[in-house]
Amino acid sequence: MRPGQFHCYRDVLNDVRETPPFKGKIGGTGPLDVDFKINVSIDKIILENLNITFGGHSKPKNCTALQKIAIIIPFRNRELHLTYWLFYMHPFLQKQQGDYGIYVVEQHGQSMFNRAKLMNIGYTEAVKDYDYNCFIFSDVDIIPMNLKNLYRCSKYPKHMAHSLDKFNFRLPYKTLFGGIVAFTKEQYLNINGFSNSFWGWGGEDDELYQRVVAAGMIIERAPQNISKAKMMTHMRDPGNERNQKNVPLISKAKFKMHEDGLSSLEYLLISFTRHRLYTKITVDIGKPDDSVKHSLGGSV
Ligand code: BGN
Repeated sequence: MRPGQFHCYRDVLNDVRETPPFKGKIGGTGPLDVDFKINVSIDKIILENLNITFGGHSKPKNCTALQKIAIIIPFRNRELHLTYWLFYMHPFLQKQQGDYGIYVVEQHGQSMFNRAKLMNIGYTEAVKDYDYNCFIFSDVDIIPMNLKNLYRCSKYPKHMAHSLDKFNFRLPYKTLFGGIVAFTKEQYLNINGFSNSFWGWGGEDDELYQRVVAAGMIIERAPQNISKAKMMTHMRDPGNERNQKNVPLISKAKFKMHEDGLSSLEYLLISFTRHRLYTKITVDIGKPDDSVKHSLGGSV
């Protein structure tokens, strides 16, 4: 920190106040309008966010942020959702004085989608890019409705999508840990990241929750009223059908977590491109059979 420069006032790692005084210089009092019918375009977003640097990075001008935040978004064929996400989130994150970068991790090809593996890849590539100490793993289709919903890491892994319009702003079940989660670097390393073994829809987030518990941590959630978020509705993506084979993997988390995760991550980097509003990482992650082969030590 340069002499005379101040820490951003509500940004102390492991001591985040969830109800900052938003009136005044930060601008905005909390609730935000989120509308998925308005016209958005990448060009318009660029013009409205001239402080963003290539790759989708921004940091506050008048203070030093202690948290350096990588936002990781798993992705395939969701251009319109990504455009809305960028439209709402760049101004949001700048108003929260975030020192952040956006990483869109795209699964190449048509094989079954693997959201969790893309998260691990996003983490692995982001740490090579900048000195990040906080990682927010977010779906591309969820937008917070209140500026007080801090995109920051906390003392414990934080669940940030527990008050969704889709579920009438209620938590459907207590251990839900999907949509958006925030981990410090230590917390994420401590659980060896997500499992790489969840192909198709469902369960990878439930398994992540089990990892957190097995590592002796609890999860945090900000108050429901400030965490309201809207989800863009969509049909089930082709290649991301519900996969019943995922169900039995959830309860094995505590036995498997140290061998299945960041430590066993394998992928082929196809491209790493800095766009104006985000960094896009395109990867070949293989298909379900490859990971079976892998977990059996290559014997089949
Ligand atoms: C659950 C899914 C989660 C998902 C939530 C909310 C499974 C595992 C089999 C019991 N879990 O049912 O992954 O985040 O719904 O949509 O499918």
